[in-house]
Amino acid sequence: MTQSQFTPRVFSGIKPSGGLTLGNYLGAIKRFVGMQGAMETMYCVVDLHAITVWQDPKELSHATREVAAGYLAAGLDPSQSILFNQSRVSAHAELGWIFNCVARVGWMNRMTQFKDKAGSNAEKVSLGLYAYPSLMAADILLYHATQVPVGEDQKQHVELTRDIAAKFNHDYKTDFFPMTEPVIDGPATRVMNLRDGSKKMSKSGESDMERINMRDGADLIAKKFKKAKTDPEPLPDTLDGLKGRPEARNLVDIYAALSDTTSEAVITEYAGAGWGRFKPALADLAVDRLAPISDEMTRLMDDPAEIDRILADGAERARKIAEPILSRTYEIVGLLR
Ligand code: AQP
Repeated sequence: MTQSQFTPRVFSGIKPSGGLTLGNYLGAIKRFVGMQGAMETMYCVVDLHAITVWQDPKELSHATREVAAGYLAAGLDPSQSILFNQSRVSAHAELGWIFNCVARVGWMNRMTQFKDKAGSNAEKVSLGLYAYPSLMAADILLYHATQVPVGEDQKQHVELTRDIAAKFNHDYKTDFFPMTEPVIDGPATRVMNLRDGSKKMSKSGESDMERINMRDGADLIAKKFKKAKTDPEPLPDTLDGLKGRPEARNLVDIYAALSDTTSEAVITEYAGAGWGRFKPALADLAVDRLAPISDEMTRLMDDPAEIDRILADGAERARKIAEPILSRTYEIVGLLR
């Protein structure tokens, strides 16, 4: 197969390791919705990735449904996109093992997310956390996905996916796996922590004040933006004027992504404005965009059986795509079935 012969297909996922943040929404979910309808789209709740760090079992089930509810509430439609949770399709783990045997330890050692997450504790973290990018490659390549919308922090893992596909194709003298493209676009592909503009906003960050959760109420959102770290300068009249001001740049980018405009346009509108004017406007905008999604998530979470039904149906459809690809992989490798 030449690369152009792969059917365009989008795959991406979010791990249910806590409540969804504004980073997940702007860097992933909002863009997932934007790609729906243009081509085949598959969006997964990657629960097997969540357990690379300890998760309370009850909270994991709850968070899995909540990520699914976030997908649905933001506009993903199960009749247009395949929505499922990863552990329901065992082929992810099976292909993940094969890729563990393709990926090199030296490649894994270069993964910056592992270094950030393990920190000085690398000896004590799970083997799964170290091998996680290889399972992520399996998630993507199991469906011969051609495009993966992700935030900036996942770029290195999609590049690793390409390295794994290339090495597999080379070692087995085949062209079976595509060279998947990361799709990283828009003004908010790396939403930063509200208290420290050098760190990304994360679900599992230490303080709740450093992130906006998708289910935060209006008052809390206003309070978090009000207390967000900035500097004493007003907003400049060009984007260049935000160089060296990461916290200010972050708030401008968030505003741009929430209002579907560019950061340049936001600067033009707010040139010379102080934080006393900009922060309340940003909070109002965030509440305006997030409240309807959050209300819909609450409604959906009242009927967990319906969420489970949607995920099971999506898994059934995902399995139909995955099974022939996994079977052919086994055949290429020489494993008897
Ligand atoms: N701050 C962010 N800005 C832009 N995009 C982000 N994403 C996550 N945080 C930001 C994107 O959301 C998708 C799903 O990510 P994930 O939850 O599977 O993994 P993660 O990147 O490790 O997310 P967290 O919030 O940091 O989780 P924890 O704290 O549990 O490790 C990806 O496309 C990601 O880029």
